Amino acid sequence: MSERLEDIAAAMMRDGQGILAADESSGTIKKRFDTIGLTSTEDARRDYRELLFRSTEAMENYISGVILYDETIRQKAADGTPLVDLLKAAGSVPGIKVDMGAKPMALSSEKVTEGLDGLRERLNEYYELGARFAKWRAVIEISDTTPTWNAIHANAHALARYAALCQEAGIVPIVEPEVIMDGPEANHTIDRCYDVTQWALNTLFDELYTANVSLEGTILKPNMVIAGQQCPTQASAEEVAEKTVKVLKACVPSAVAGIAFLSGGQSDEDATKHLSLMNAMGGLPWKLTFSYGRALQAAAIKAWGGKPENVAAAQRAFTHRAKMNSLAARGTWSADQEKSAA
Ligand code: 5MM
Repeated sequence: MSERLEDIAAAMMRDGQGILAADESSGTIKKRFDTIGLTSTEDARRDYRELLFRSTEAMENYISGVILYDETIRQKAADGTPLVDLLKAAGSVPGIKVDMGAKPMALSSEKVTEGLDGLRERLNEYYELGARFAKWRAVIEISDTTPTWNAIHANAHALARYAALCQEAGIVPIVEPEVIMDGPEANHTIDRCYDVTQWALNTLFDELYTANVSLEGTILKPNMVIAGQQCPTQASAEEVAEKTVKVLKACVPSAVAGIAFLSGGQSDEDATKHLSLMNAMGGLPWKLTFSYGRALQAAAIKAWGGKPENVAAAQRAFTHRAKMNSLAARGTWSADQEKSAA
């Protein structure tokens, strides 16, 4: 008998833990490896992911789930152990990115995430391979003329169809409507991000309701409410935390199984600090944790540099960030802890 969606989601949202987004597609992981001058071969990708998944302290204590890419869920460690088994042995739930990427919309400058064709069959296969949750990311870009209702609605509708298919397959959907912070727009203020995030979330929950998706078996992966990187006026960490919680309270039903943020290009420490400030507010109707890609991995990739002799240093860097984000998930992180633990 398959596990209940609520129980899988509860394991992913357990206290003081969060999700490692290791689902970089081949193009994205190549960009990450380019920064350390490493050619992105299948073995290099395997070695890197194995290094993370064998970081025992981090995986057992701070990482409740890992989002994998199609190649990774099928890969074996150097000693022949399936990578999925490494995650299970550490008590971490294996997950899978199932979207096929954000593609240009017809007659538009915006993007819509594709991947619904054949998804029912792919989900059944991923379940057999060990996945118990999935992820689908929509990309919403802010400019003078975007987002449009057309893009907001098309992306929310696709997220809802994906989520329904996941639940039918016994898989917890992570729904990720990402308002991106690294667009070209100088007028991308924190208040504009608030308005667009509110629009995207309200539309998403409307579509999830229409598609009969159970919120108790769904995890939301939102952006934080933050000024764009090109915006000359940057908000304080306290304002980011306050506005993010405000928009979530306004738009996200308390029935949702949990909220796990993306880091979106924030610095490692900002992503940690913002999460901690939000959790320190208390009185929230859902748990807030992390589902970071870059903010968990950047230091580890740099320390590794693609060299076997640096594996231990890379694991220490990863463990450190995972531990800091674990503290943030409890609302107890401080800059002093960051320094003393480094
Ligand atoms: C790890 O990156 C994920 C996949 O990106 P591509 O499909 O572009 O390769 C991405 O969806 C990620 O899971 C989230 O954006 C969270 O990562 P960040 O780096 O924003 O925390």
